Amino acid sequence: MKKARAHFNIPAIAYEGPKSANALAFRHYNPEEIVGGKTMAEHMRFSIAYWHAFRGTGADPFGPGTIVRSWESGKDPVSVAKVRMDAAFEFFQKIRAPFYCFHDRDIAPEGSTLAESNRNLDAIVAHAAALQKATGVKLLWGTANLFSNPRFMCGAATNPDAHVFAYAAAQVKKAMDVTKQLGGENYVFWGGREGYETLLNTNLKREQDHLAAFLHMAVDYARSINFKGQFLIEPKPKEPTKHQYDFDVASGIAFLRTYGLEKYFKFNIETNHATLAGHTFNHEIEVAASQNMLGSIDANAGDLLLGWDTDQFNTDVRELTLAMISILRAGGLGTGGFNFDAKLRRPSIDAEDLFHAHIGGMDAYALAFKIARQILAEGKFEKFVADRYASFDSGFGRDIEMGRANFRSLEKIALGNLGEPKPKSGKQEYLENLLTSYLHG
Ligand code: XUL
Ligand code: CO
Repeated sequence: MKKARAHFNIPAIAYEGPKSANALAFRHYNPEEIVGGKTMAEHMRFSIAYWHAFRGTGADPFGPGTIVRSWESGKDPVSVAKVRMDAAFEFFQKIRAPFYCFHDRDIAPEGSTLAESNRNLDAIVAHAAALQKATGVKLLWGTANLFSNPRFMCGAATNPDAHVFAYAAAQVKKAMDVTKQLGGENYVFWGGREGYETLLNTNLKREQDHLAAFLHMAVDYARSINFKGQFLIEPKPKEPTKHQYDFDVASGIAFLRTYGLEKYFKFNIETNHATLAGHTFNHEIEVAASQNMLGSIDANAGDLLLGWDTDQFNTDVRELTLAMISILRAGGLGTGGFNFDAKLRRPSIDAEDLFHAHIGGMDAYALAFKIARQILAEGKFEKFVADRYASFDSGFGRDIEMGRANFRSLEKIALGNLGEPKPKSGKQEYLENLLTSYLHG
């Protein structure tokens, strides 16, 4: 493949250490550094979200885009998509991200028929395959955009019109084909419009049944083409729909179990979706990990004062350290990674801003990873929690956990000579101070 011309007037980002004053350098993320027998690049598995980094324009409901990129000109949309992809791969390499993620319609323009859209996709996927080969950048996950086109205004798999369901099925079939073709390690289902606006026009039971039928078809199709990537559900409570069926991890687990799908799915947890559901990021990770269903992370943050999906880069090391403790304790993300589903603010119009944004996110995650490893190695929180539940390690506590106790046996104990249970402090403030000491010394 011929050497493409450079689109960014910025060199590859180097690690310069915490004391560096260079804003275009990593201070904490050193991709080559070996930690616990693996490189930091292997631990973090950072991924760039194509839709924000290369399709984001800064448009919002009150005004058009502000961000103009040099490669976005030309009449033929497929040719523009190829040049855009050249720029994207240049960025992936310069920012030292080993992975990227896309929706089908991010990478290739939608045609006037589904067949034409598929042809456009094939042309771009061939280009992506060549770029992946030339650069070594890999596909973390693919997905289908089943929410932008007006045909999906009332949902895709939960649309009241079976024709739209069929269209969505055909689109996901193709998106899975190309994800497999590009070696995608996961496939994501985010149901942006799989919910409802008003129950006055909605049969909730039928819609949930249809969504489950759709996911079963996806599982069957993956098996038929021998696609081995992990399926991931990305929960979000609302926006764009008022109520979304995959509200949060807990309701996702209930849904998957209700319909016999739990073996095939894990969760892609997004920070801003967690907070929209009224949870912390850490909570959602713990709920998924508790059922061995932690899959991947969409790394971003919301603005808690705004309460909508602002998709900002996360630089809150405290929040990320808590998340990392849970992720590491769960044994990591497996085939998942940290995908920056985050966008530049509307006035951040320079190409350089794309670098600052990702450097900040990567450094914050790398720092949190290291602090979390230290916290786990010292084991102070682990010991505190283990001691707190120690009464279940032996005696009648153990019997409760082993299913050997019942109301009669426990009544005997409660009426016996133990007296009143002795209250013990939860020591929250002590633990918060301990956390601060790891973060700030
Ligand atoms: C929307 C969102 C999506 C998914 C992929 O809130 O997070 O971009 O990550 O469809
Ligand atoms: Co997301």
